[in-house]
Amino acid sequence: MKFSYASLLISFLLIIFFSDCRNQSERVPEKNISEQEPDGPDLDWFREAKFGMFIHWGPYSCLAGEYNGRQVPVSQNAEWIMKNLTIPVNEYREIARKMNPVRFDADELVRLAKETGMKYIVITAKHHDGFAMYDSKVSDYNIVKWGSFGRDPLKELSEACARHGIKFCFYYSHREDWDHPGGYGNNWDYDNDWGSDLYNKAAFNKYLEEKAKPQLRELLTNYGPVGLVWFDRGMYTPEQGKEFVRLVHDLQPATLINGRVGHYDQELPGDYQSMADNGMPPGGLREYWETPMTLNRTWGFSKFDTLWKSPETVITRLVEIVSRGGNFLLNIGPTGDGEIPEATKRIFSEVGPWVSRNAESIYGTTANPFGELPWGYCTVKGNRLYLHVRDWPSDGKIKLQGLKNQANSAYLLKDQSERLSFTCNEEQIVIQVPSVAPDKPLSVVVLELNGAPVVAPREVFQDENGSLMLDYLTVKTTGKAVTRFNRKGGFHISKWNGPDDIAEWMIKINKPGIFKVNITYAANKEWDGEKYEIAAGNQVIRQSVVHTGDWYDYQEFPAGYLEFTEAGVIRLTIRPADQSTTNLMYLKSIRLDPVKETKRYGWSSSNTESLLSD
Ligand code: FHN
Repeated sequence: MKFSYASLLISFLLIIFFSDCRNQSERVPEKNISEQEPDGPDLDWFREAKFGMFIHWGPYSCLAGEYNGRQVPVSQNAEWIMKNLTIPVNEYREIARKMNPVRFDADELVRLAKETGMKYIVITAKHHDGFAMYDSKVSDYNIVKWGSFGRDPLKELSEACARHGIKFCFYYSHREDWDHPGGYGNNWDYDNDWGSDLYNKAAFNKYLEEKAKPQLRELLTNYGPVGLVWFDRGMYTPEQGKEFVRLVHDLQPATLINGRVGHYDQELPGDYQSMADNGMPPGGLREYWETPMTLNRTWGFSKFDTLWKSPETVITRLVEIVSRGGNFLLNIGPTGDGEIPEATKRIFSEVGPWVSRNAESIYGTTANPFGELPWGYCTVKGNRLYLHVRDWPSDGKIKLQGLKNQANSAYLLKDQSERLSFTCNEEQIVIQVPSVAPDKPLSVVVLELNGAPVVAPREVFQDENGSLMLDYLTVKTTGKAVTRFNRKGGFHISKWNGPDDIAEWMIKINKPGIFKVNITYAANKEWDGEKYEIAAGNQVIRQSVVHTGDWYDYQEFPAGYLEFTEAGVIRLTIRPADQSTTNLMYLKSIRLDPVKETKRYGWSSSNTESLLSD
């Protein structure tokens, strides 16, 4: 207890009224939404594109979820059949030999993607089963040389993409390979009981050097410009991941790389982040991201999985993702013959027309600047807000709060000939819409503003106990600080290493008083001792980072106390105190809890004890 009193006392004494500190009450000037986006190498086409087609296709597609009377449960991925039914390599190789996808039609696939509104295609060049779906000189275990097909689907697809103006991209399973004795994952044929970090380095390096890297070089050399390479399932070490990043960027500097290239339990390299499969952040991230999603429950074709998403669900997911600032990569699983399942075509045929008539509100837009909207979603382009109304209002009124601009006009995207009336006051803008929703499942109302949208910062309110929770959902980050996704399913604020990299919140104090400040973060050993400042008004808490263990081991620490004597809105910031070469921390949250004692204390050491024993 003595120790914690002492440390709290030090924390408390570190609350200083600084006359020399930066003017903390002055908020960083509002920026246009577009200015708030981070720089990324060649991300422009990707940000514009929004919607892509994922194709999982390989020998597993021929099995369609069943082998020798044994079925892969529909809750499991059909492309995992080799592993899930522990099919021996030699048997699986014979299955692969029979793959003869005579119905594969690259133009049909590309046309389908195009008509659905998809701007890029990512196809499995090699999935975990180790079979290459292109003409590889590295190993004969490929679709051209192994069986009788003799055609190169990736060549045909890349050429069809070029003809139709679609970006050609490929997926490559770089760590997992159940065919190669050194690849990760096959412990039924090979004496290989590797855990996630424990592995036979010599065997794995052999696999990397004689298969994975040479195949990637082929793919990046023989198929024209590649929009992006989609790696999967991470790597053993961040360094191995970085080697793949270098390999791709050396051969095609403009090619994007998804975040799963490295050891994603530790950090996420790559040019953008892949959310978890079918996952989505509950709020906007500043870094660019993409959600890969299945159309039923599996990626590879399964004759058993008929639980298809409806066209309405697909459209709504697309808009929800785009409104949160991401891309939507929607999967199809062709059959072993190369046919596109009828259900896929039917769903896509309903998605495409909606996307086409609402294209302006999707492509090239940026994220919703408002927080959750009760009636639907919002995207932004230039001076226009696109309000995607999911729950059409029974009273004919769509309400929008927090907009600081003036609105010039409002209209339905579907019918621009008629202007909609609207009223504005300081609090909100109310748009009068027709009684019947003009489109389904979402109707788009356009609000034209007098400039790029400026939105009042979201305020954080005290809960019923008087506490305030500050996290990535309500933060505004500037400089290099960004909100990030980690592959363990969490979100945090990261990438900051200098005093200009700031996370800030606007907090609304209704019940003034003294608040204990608790901070929750994860920090590596190398970040130990980095200094940071939490500031509110003219109070500053100075603290040092304590390392917490593994990469995403978040821990809560008491940081100090803040006092707010009056009700009102206050800007609270946290930033690195000094310029450093390392990250400050992975900040999860800052919590302010009112100290029970209501009596107002003066800030002197004499009353510190009583305050701290609270
Ligand atoms: O194991 C794979 C799976 O088969 C599929 O390829 C998905 C697509 O994101 N990725 C892996 C699981 O995350």
